[in-house]
Amino acid sequence: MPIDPGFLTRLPALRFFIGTLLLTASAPAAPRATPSAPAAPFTLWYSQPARDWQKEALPIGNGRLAAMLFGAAPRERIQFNEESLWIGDENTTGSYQNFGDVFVELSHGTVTDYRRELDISRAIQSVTYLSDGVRYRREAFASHPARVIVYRISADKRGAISGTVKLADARKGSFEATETALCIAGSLAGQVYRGDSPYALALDYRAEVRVLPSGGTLVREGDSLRFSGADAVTLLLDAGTDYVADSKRGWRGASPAPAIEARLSAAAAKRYEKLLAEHIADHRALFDRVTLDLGASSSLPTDERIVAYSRDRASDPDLEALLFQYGRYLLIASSREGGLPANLQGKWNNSNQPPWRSDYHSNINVQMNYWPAEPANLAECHRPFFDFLLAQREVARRHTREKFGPAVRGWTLRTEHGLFGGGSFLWNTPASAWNARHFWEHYTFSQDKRFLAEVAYPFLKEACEFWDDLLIRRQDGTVVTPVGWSPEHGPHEEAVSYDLQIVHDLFTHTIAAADILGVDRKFRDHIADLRSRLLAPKIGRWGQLQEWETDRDDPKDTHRHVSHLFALHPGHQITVQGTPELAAAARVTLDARGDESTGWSTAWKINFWARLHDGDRAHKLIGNLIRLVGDTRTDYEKGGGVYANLLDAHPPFQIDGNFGYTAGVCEMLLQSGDDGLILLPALPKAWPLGRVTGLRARGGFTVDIAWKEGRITDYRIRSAKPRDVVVRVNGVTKTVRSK
Ligand code: FUC
Repeated sequence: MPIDPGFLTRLPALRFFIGTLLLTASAPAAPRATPSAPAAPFTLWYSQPARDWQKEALPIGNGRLAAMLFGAAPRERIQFNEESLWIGDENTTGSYQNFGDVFVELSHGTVTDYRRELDISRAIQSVTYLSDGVRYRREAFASHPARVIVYRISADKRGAISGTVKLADARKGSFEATETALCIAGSLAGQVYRGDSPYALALDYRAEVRVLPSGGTLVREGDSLRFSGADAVTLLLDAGTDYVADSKRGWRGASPAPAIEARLSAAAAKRYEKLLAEHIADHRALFDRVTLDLGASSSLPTDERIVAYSRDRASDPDLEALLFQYGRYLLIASSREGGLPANLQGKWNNSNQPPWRSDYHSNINVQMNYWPAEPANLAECHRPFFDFLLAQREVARRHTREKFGPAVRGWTLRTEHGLFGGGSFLWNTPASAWNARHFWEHYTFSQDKRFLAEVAYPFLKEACEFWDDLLIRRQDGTVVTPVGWSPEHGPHEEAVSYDLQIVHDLFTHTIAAADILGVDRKFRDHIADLRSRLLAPKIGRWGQLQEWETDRDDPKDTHRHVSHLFALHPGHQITVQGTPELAAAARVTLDARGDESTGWSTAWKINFWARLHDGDRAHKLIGNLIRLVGDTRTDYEKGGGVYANLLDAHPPFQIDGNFGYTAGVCEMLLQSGDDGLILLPALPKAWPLGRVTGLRARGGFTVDIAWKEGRITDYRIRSAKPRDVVVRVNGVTKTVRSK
C-alpha cells in the first residue's frame, strides 16, 4: 500500500514519552512523530458543556468513587457515585444506586472561549473559559492515592472567584452543614421496596464535600456554602457506606463517617499541587505502560471527530487508538485493587433504577469488562473481580445446593447478580467455569505461581467439582452437559454448545494448573478423561458451527449473543492453526449473524474476527462501533455505537463495549497461547504504519512492535528472566530469546 507523503508529519504519535521507550534504543524502522500533532494526544474535548449525562458528561474515577462532570458555566454539576451504594440482599440482585450531586454556581457574566476536555493520560477533566475579562479554569480528578475527588477552581485574576456550593442526595437522607463542609447521610432501609417489604439489607451511607478557598471569605448560607473574592477554591468530595465484602458479617462493617473524615482531613492537609502530582504519578504508572500509534489524527472536537471519522475513516485512525486507550483509562478509573469490580456501567450511574440494575451479568458482560485487563497491561485492575467472586462464594454455594441438589459440590451463579450474593433471571450454569478462566489468565500472563496455587487452582478445582457432579455420562461413553441454555435464545436442553465449550475450557486450564503445580494427580487424570469424552463442537448442514447438538441453527438468526463461538473467543478450543475446519465453520456462523449489532456484541465480533486473523473484517466492525449514537434511545435492538463522550452505547450506555473494544484491538495486534506468540495476527490494511508498546502476552512476556507497509520492522519481547519463546513474525515462525 503506497504511503501518503503527508502521513508522517500527521502522525500524532508516540507522544511525549517516546524517548523513554525501550524500542527507541534500537533505532526502530518505524518513523518517529514530529511534534506538529494537530490535536492534544489522549484528549477528548468539546466546545460546549454537557447537557446530557449519558451522551456528553465526562467520567472520572479512582476505582471506588466515580463522577460525571457536565462542565457548564456558571453552574457546574458533579454527579457522583460510590461503588458500594447498593440495595439488594442475599436473595435478590438489587441495584446500584446514584449517590448524589455537587452543584457549584459561580458568579460571573457571559462565557466565551469555552473549552471542556478530559485528558486520559493524566486522568484530569478540565474546563476553561473567559468571563468579564477573567480566564477561569476548573479541573477535576479522582485521586486513588488520596481516595477522594478533587475539584479546583482558579482564575488569572486575584479575588475573582465567588459563588456557592450545594450537595444533593439522590434519596431522602439527612443533611448537615458546618462552616466549611456539607454532608448527606442516611440508611438505604425503606428506600426501595421489593413488593411491599424493604430489602433485608439496609446499608448506611454518607457523603461530604469540603470547601477550601484560598483568599476571600467562606460563609454558610442555609443549605449552601458561599465563597467570595477567592483566588482559588478547592473542593474535596468523599462518600462511602458501611458495606463490607463479607457475608459472615451480614455485609455490614464500620460506619463510613470516621474513614471519610480521615481521608478528607488528610487530603485537606496537602497542597493542591501535591494532590495533583500524586494523582498523575499514580495514574501514569498504569496508563503509560502501553502506547499505540496508528497514524493520522484530527484537530476537531471529539463529537465532530466521531462524525468526520464515520465519513472518512482513513483521515483519523488516531481516534481508534484513542478509544483503545480510553478503555484502559476507564478500567483504571473503575477497578482498582481492594475495591469492587466494574459493573455494567463501570461505576458511573445517575439513576436509582438503572438499566439492568447496573449489575454484574455473568453470561458475558462482567467477563468482557475484564478482557483487556491482562493483554492491555493492567493486571492489578483485574483483582477486584477475583475478590468479588470469592466474597460471594459462601452464599453462592448455598443457592447452588438449593437449585442443583444438596449433594452437589462447588457452585455457580444466576445470570444477574449484585453485591450481597443474591441473583436474578435464569441460572447461568457455566458462570463459575467462565469466571474461572479469568483466574487462569491472571496466572498465565503473570506466571505468578503463588497466585496459581493459593487462589486460582482452588477456584478452578471447585468449579470442576461442580461439573463432575452435573455432567451426564451417556451410554456410548460421550459426556454432555445437562439441560442448559445458550444465552439468550433457543430451547433449554442437554448438550448446549455454550455449556460444553466453557466446561472444556475449564477442564483444560485445571489440567494445566495441576501439572504446573504438581498436585492432585488422580483428580487431574479424572478431569482429563472427562474432557476427552466431552461432546465435541459440531459443524451443521449449512457449514455453520452448531449452537445446539441438534442441527437446527437458523441462517437468518442475527441474535447479538454468539455464545456458541466461546471456543473461538475468549476460549482457545477453536483456532485457525489448530482446528481449521471449525474455524471455517465459525466464520460461516459469524457471516450469518451479520455485522450490525449492539455495542458489546460488536466488540465481541471484533475479537472473533481478530482470532480468525481477518484484520479487515475486524476493522469494519470497529467502524460500526465508532459511530455516533446521537439520541437517547434505549432500543438496543437497533444497534450500538458510541456517544459523544466515547462511552459505548449498547444502547443505552453499557461499558462492556468499551472494554471489549480495547481487548479486540489487543487481539488484532498480538495473540498468544500454547503455540507461542503471533505478532500482528489481524493487522487491517487501514493500519499500514504504526507502533504498539507494552502489550502483555501469555507466558509473562511484554511485547513492542513497529510496522510499516503492513510488515513488522522491529519488535522486542521482554520477560522477567530471559526465556525461549516461539514467535510468528511476518508469517515466519521462529524461536527467539526474550530480553
Ligand atoms: C445481557 C444482554 C443484554 C444486555 C444485558 C445487560 O442479558 O443480552 O443485551 O447487555 O445483558
